[in-house]
Amino acid sequence: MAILYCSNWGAPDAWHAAFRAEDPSLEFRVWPESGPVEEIDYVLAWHHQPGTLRDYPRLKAIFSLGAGVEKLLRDKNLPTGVPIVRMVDQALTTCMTEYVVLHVLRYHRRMPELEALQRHAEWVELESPPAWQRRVGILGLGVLGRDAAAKLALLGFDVAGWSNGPKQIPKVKSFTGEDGLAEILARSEIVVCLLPLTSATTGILNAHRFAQMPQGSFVINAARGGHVVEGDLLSALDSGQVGHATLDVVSEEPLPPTHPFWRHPKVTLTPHNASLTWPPTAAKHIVANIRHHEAGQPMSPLVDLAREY
Ligand code: NDP
Ligand code: OXD
Repeated sequence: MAILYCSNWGAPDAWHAAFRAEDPSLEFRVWPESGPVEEIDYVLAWHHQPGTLRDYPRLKAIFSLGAGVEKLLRDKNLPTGVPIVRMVDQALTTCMTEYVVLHVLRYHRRMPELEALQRHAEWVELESPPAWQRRVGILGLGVLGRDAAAKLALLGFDVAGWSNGPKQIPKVKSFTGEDGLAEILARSEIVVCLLPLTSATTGILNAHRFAQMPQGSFVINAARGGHVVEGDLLSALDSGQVGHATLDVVSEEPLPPTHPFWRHPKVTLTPHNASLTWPPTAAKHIVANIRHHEAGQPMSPLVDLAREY
């Protein structure tokens, strides 16, 4: 059986080693050295060259090497009828939760203000309420949002989440729909975005939504740059409606050197490294799915093309 690594981004060596460790019987090839096209059974795709995945007539599935599939789905020449499996990786989930907890705690304990005071050699005993008085809202309660919400709730935060369908997560309030979005934003002093980028969620963090949040709220976007209307965020930061923003993702990556986010005193930037797929654990997820598929069992999680995630 042959799997083909199709990516214009990253290095295949770590993936090759991970697959060799997980199942040495799988033949690992690297695009564009595909060999005879009819021999390719599965594709591993991340920032692939659009239009190339149609070249493999016996393709059984496409595995996204990332959790977000918006770029993959932008390829208008994907092979029809071939299932697409999203990345779920224990390391990806754990590291994203670390990122979210780090930045929620940073805002909760008023670190941006304390750092500013330190720069002016000012000793001010800023107070923070106990975690149960801090309301955190997570937009997206999927694989990543659910884990982050559960861990924040374990730390004692008053956590709510917003998703398409209602969720039951211990100690996490669940909101859905347009009214639910307005409600969760109105109650959240810290808003975390972990939504997929789809037609329904593009630009979801905009002036109208910032105005629904309590004044001075904090925004953490670890999903995609396309979720934020960047001009609206800059205006909301300048007016104080948003107190501070942490952005792991931006509309253009790498962020151009002249972009105002780089030097904005109320923006913390990280270079889309909140969490990275880790080949040793990710290969386990893919090999398990290949075995299921070969045994006639369902793979998961499958991308729903109509929902775009
Ligand atoms: P999932 O598909 O597991 O979860 C998506 C969540 O969003 C689900 O709860 C879903 O609701 C909800 N959702 C989707 N559309 C809507 C909508 N229109 N209204 C309300 N809720 C909606 O994704 P993951 O948790 O695995 O990943 C989330 C995103 O995180 C990825 O798409 C990717 O963009 C980003 N990411 C960023 C990384 C980084 O390093 N910065 C690393 C990895 C991922 P429901 O559950 O009801 O379907
Ligand atoms: C992902 C990412 O979607 O790393 O997995 O952004």
